[in-house]
Amino acid sequence: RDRLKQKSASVLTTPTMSAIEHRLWPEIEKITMEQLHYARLGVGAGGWQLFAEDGDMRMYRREEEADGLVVDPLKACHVVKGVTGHEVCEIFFSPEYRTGWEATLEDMIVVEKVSKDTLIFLQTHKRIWPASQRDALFWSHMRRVSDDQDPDAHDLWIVCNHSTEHPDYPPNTGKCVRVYLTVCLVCQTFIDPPKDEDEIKRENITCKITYCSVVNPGGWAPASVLRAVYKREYPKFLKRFTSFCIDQCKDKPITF
Ligand code: 18C
Repeated sequence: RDRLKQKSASVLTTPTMSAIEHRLWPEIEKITMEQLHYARLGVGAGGWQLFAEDGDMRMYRREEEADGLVVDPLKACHVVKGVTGHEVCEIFFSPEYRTGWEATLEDMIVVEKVSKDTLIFLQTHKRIWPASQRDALFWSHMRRVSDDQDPDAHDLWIVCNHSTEHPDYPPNTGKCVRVYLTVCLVCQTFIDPPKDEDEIKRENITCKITYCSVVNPGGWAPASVLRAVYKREYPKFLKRFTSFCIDQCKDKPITF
């Protein structure tokens, strides 16, 4: 524990200065903290239904509609060995890795670099017949937070993605319909202490992941097709993403 705390002390503990000065900052701060709180609420209450299970992975959803569109919230938990929460969040956040794990992606650009921990992305996703192709414009913010619920526990890492607007990229002007999303990935590292003074190896670390997502399809999409896509694509995403993380990290030094 002390060895981990010492290592963690050298990394970012607060958002970077340029992010704080940005016009979007109050929203980024508010939504990120709300999402952290929401992710940490269990799935016992609130009508969550388990719809997919594979090893340590559990996926829950609630059936919800807004203005006749399916917006089912999703909450998933997973436990992954050999990676830290910092590493998993870095891979989810960084544009360089995205095409390696995001199977629904057709194209991605970084529209604005707010700071090293905050980017604005424009993504186009693969089209699903018979609906129109979708795009998404969202800010993405990554940070480390201390665990106020359990001061003895290891720090948490979060990435929060939330739809935004940009004058250069107005919605629904080309072939794509814009989706509106709020997504968060929250990770916590656990160490199985090695004997005596042995150094911590990848086999001693476990990462607990919570992933929450709400996507409004933004325009007409048949409910039955949409729910079938959810059921197929979310488990595929979490399995593919976590094995990508393990593969990326296995021969690299551990980043706490
Ligand atoms: O969180 C994830 N990824 C992040 C980085 O990319 C980010 C992005 C979220 C994208 C949200 C979904 C955008 C629309 C996708 C269209 C579906 C294409 C499927 C193609 C299949 C060949 O936060 C991981 C995201 C994992 C996404 C799983 C699928 C979600 C389905 C949501 C459907 C929304 C509308 C689709 C409209 C058409 C339906 C008939």
